[in-house]
Amino acid sequence: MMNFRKTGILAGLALGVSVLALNAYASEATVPPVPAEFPAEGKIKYVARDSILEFKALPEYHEPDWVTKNFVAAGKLPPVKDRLPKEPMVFKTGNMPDGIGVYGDTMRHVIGGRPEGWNYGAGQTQGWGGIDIGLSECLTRTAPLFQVEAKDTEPLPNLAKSWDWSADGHKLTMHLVEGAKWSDGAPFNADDIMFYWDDEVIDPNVSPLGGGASPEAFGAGTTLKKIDDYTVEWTFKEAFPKQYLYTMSYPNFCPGPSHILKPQHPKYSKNTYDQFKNAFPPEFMNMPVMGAWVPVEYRSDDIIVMRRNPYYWKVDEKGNQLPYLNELHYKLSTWADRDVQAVAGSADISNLEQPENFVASLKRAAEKTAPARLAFGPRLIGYNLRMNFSANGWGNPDERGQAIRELNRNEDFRKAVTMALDRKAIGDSLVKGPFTAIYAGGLSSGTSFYDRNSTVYYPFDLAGAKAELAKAGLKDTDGDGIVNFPAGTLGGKNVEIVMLITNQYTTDKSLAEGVVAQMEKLGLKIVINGLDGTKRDDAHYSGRWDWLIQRNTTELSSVVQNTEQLAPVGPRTSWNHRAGKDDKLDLMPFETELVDVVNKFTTSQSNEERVNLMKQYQKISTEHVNTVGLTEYPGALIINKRFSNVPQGTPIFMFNWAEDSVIRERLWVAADKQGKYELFPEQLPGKPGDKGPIN
Ligand code: BQZ
Ligand code: CA
Repeated sequence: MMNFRKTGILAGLALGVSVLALNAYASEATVPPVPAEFPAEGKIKYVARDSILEFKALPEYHEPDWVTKNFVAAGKLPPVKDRLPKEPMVFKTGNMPDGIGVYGDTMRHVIGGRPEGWNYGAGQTQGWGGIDIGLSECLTRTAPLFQVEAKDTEPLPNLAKSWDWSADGHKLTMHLVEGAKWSDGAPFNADDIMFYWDDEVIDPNVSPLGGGASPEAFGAGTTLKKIDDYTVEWTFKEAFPKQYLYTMSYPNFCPGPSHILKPQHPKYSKNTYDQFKNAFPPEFMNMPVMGAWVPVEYRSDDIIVMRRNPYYWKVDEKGNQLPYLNELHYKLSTWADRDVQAVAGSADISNLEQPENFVASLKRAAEKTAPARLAFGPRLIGYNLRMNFSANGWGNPDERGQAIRELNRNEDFRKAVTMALDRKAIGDSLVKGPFTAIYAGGLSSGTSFYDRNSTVYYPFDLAGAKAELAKAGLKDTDGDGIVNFPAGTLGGKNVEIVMLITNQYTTDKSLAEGVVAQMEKLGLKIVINGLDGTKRDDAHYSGRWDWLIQRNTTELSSVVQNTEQLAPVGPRTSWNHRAGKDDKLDLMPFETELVDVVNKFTTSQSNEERVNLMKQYQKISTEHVNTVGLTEYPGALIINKRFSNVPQGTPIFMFNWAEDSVIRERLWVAADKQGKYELFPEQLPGKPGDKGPIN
């Protein structure tokens, strides 16, 4: 059936069939055209939230035989039951597609990023592609919720095994998993939580990875305190802001090993903040983690190898300590190469997210000998052109940058830009066929909160766009095809806009070139500033940009994950409007409305009200062009056929990426299918900072 579907798609491609969305050449607003039907292939089997996992003590525990023989019997490790919490997390067999697994084998990832170091809490990336997701366990977990019906869902317990709201809803008491240990055997407890909160989130000199863990991400005025070793207590200004339980998952609340980090922090040492951030370079092996695998080998520009964490605090219902897989690889290459290697079988998993690779990947995966399964999900990958709305000093703009920000804040200007975009041509420039859809901006059409009739779409209309540009006061006064600033601004010279993009993805570069070409027809000169992922992120989060092209993040693909990023509800929550040095925001009237809607959503207890609030959000944000949608399309999960326990229909992106959603610690490979890929068979992580694994 799957192959038939693929052949169907290929046939469509062969005929060059592409969904012709007739471009309405009218400047009045309308709703986006109905996108080509693109049914997600792997049908999701919906389950109840509490059918996935629980915390409880089991009568006996097990581990791989070689761990007992080489480590426990040799006195190098305590018995497995002493390495587990009182009540470990137990994954329920009923939710395991292929049931209880066996130990052995490796999962080989390819990543396009590069590790800066292991200090995730101080903002260092490990290269993305699932490596930080695997290392960093967070208070709650949301990615596996793609298989739970939206209405009755709430984040899954993780490091926080349970929580209770006070009667008035202003306090949330969280109970941590008791007796869990870091991968070096040191105890995990509330001190780790408080170090992360006080010395990494609240401390203004430290910004955790991902650009979203500001104090206000958990609500303005929110406080957190330790009650005892396994209890912390949140206090919120609003009542029952249940939304923040999502923000307490990856990437915003994943505490690091405070027993290793604290001694390097400027508050407790002579280190500068820079020295603290860089205290654990990529060469520092065996960094203690709560995750299932520990970094034991790093070869620059080649590979990072992880070995199973002997203190991992999760088991299956038979008491087998997880993970089943002994080793993970992260081959340091490019994102495009990840797709190629996954379909070829030299790697094991990829999120097919760059349309330029769709056809070749589909063809290879359709062959009988294909080593990997490929299944498309819903249209949840999207791109927006975002304009910097901060005229308040964020990013210290020069005179030209400030003038551009003023233009960005002019609705006629934003309408001119959005109407000058031929989104059909943009989508076709990535891939022909039923994949891409016209995307007006705002919520992804694949999210359950999406309502097409609440989405305002300004159709492609170049003449109308030029009229809007003139209304914004921009005319080409010297006849060279580029509009000029008004006489009093910058001496009336040509308008030139710098557009920030990441240069690590073909798709980002294709979209940028498309925007440059189409803006030229409108009369705007766009200069591309292409940086590698980390530098791009740094420039983005510090406000040093006029426009940027950004692949959508979870608030647009799920709404409930990182909801605070939907609007500037705090000085550092929005992707394109943050405070300057005075911590003040210069909100435009429509943004104030968005903030109000998002705050109401965060504390609403009624699903019906939440759905209506998101209709309001979508209408206000698309009518006022809060972001300029470019295109959206479905992603496909490519995963090697030898793995068992892959949940059917796992989307590559929803509450988080597939590397989280597939629950890698539960994946296994039948003994007769195991590859000989382990580089350090029968070895375990060594001491923090020591070289490599030990046997
Ligand atoms: C997925 C993801 C897992 C970050 C990153 C990368 C960074 C961004 C974004 C994606 C990569 C892969 O995305 O493209 O498929 O494996 O890692 O984290 O783009 O540069 O900063 O937000 O998630
Ligand atoms: Ca000119």
